[in-house]
Amino acid sequence: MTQPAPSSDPVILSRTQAGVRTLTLNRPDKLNAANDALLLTLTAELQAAGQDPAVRVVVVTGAGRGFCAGQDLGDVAGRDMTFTEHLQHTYNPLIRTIRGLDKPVLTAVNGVAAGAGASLALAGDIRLWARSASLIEVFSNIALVPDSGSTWFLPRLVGYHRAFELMALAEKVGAEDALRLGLCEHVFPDETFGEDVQRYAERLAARPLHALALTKRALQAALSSTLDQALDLEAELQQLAGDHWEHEEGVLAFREKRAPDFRRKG
Ligand code: T3D
Repeated sequence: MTQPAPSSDPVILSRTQAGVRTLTLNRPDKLNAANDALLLTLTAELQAAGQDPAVRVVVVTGAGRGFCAGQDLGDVAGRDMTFTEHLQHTYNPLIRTIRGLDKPVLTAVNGVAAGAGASLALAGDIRLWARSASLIEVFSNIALVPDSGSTWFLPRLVGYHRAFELMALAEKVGAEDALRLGLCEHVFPDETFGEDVQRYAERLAARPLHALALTKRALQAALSSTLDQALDLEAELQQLAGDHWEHEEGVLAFREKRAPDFRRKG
């Protein structure tokens, strides 16, 4: 199996500020098209962020004018893996890591998100876009099937028919349409995008992280469960939340008419 190749330029830049770990895809000349090193490093960085108590929220974004142009098409010829093996080795662990992380993951889509880059953009728990960002389910242009979760995310967001049309015609979706269709939660001006994302992430970092981790778990389970199963899981997780110091702090702060401090250690 291929391992990340050593390179002088880090394929992922990492920075932590006020509890927010920002991971930046760093192949700007190729609109951050993904090679194996980028995919494996990003997955490892996300896992490390999940384990690091100094990190409360993770942001995934891109360097330069692109977010991620999907698979680096220059890297496919001569590969020693089948497509299936490659997806299972690189993209699928990345998407599973994002969805399974016990911390909120924001995708900050600064520019074009194409192919598996579109799937990555959709995989965030909250999706923030720059005004000039766009998304293209570009796979059919090269006669491939949408992967890395696009067939799961997109119909849940826009319905089967629109998802099929976007995939069949590979039409570019701009920020206004993305907001209308529910592909992102907020659009910020290009000029202030970095600051706006950091401000938003810090707001989220002040929220009760343990309760949010349980909420993420419950919502994801609910996407493939019955109402009965969801009710049972809520009851189970509510016990974990109710027994946690965050809950005590929230109730105490309410009684004392002050803002809760969820950043302190329990
Ligand atoms: O392999 C597997 O396991 C299967 C997995 C598949 C997952 C996938 O993601 S399949 C889809 C792969 N991605 C694409 O097909 C997208 C190809 N790129 C484009 O269609 C366009 O570049 C964009 C629509 C994304 C952006 O267009 P534009 O006009 O803004 O930029 P550009 O001029 O096309 O690209 C700028 C540079 O980035 C250019 O390099 P150059 O000519 O300046 O040296 C271009 O070649 C490079 N680039 C863009 N996308 C890729 C890429 N290089 C390699 N791979 C790319 N995907």
